Amino acid sequence: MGSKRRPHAIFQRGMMARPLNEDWYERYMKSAITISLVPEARGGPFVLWDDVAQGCREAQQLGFDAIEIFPPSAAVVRERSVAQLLADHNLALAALGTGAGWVKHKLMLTSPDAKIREQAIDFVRSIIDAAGPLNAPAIIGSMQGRWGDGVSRDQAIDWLRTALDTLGQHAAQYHVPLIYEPLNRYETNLCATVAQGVELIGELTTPNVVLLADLFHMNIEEANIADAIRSGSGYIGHVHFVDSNRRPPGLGHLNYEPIITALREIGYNGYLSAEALPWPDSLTAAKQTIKMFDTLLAV
Ligand code: LER
Ligand code: MN
Repeated sequence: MGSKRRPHAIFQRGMMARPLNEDWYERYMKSAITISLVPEARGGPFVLWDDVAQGCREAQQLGFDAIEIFPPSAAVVRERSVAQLLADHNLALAALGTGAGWVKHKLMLTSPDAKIREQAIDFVRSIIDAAGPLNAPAIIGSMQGRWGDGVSRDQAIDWLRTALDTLGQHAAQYHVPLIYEPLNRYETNLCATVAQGVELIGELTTPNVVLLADLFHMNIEEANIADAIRSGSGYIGHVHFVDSNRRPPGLGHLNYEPIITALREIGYNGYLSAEALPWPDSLTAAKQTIKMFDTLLAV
């Protein structure tokens, strides 16, 4: 994922004693910060907001490796010249979110209405097509929907599986995976834990779907976050780096040391991407995130 040519920001900041070598990108966890471009998502867990150019400047100044964008549409990713901004600021794109399909258009991959399911697949496909050329995956979180409203759990899981197979295969042409995110029980009733996620994506035809471990959701649903990460070995491909109360890491009650140890044990080398509330404000939240990232990964 992401460009392999840029030097790792954590080395540039001189925080780590490890030697810089050619395969650093494959070996180490990387930092990312979210930027939401969706006004309807205001109040949601995104650190930076509205202005992708300013977000890139701040991300670069603070030493992040990458940004993760929550865009309203694929067109906006092109209109705002994201590719150029990434190059100008020596940043990678960690991922694009697809949640605007739900927030803006009320699309769900498991809607009882076949037309809405089709539009949901089209929306996610368009985000994959915007992310792929930038070496980045798309994330399916809230677009998964929920069962009920006349739809049985088995039926909803079947539609979700079909969608993940179709879209995972579609992403493969860009040599990036598709990311699927279990959510806590208040946001979906389909898949809330890493174990359920492993079961779901283990049944797919395509091997090109990975799991997102969002520490906020895991704090609600898992008995032990570190053990859950170990049980997701070989499946976890992205992490939302956030505290128990959805504030930036270090501002809630999560104990990060066992979490980082577990991620190292499973050989996780993807992003720790800050999907957190802009608390107390965006810039302070961003600084807190990179400080925690450096502190946790320096030891
Ligand atoms: C929603 O709670 C979430 O965690 C997002 O990453 C999914 O759209
Ligand atoms: Mn998340």
